[in-house]
Amino acid sequence: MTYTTSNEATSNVAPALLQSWQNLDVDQQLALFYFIYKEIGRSVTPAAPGASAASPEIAEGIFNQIKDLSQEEQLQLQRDLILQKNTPITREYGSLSNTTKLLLWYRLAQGMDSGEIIPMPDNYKLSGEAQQLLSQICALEFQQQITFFRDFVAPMGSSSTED
Ligand code: 45D
Repeated sequence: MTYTTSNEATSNVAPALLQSWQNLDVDQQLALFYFIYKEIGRSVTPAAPGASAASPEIAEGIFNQIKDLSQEEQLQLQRDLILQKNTPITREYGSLSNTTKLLLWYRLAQGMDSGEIIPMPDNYKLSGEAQQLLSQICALEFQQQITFFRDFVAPMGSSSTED
């Protein structure tokens, strides 16, 4: 199989991995993302190089809107982002830089741990396929992972200007 990618910064394995991730159903995509956060989240520091490309205040503003939703709505919003639904918040998301999008997802994962965002159900198990993807993603180098996650979160949300 051959792959083409418009992003030279991605590794050779990443396009296939990304495709497999995006082919999971939406809940498995979310669950896998959270398990990734659990694996690599602790190596991310706020002072990471390139942090200046993110807009923390903007990410925080959207995070606060999501925080104020009910837990059911918080989950639906995250599904809507992945499914590229058109809502006020997914449109705001669509206008962010890719790094700020990633920062928002990072905040959401932190919010899950602090009780501000709907948590993972207890004992939630990844499907075998998602589990395999998790190992492959964890095996990427840190910089590759960052590029890879940016590619994952970039197409989410809505870029529509219409209600
Ligand atoms: O009930 O240079 C299920 C920056 C099942 C700064 C569910 C950075 C049903 C600049 C659907 C599973 C910080 C951007 C429930 C660098 C059910 C910079 C819910 C690095 C409740 C380097 C599942 C940033 C849910 C990085 C809600 C590395 C799942 C960021 C939600 C990495 C999952 C971010 C979430 C990652 C996952 C974020 C929110 C890995 C987020 C993952």
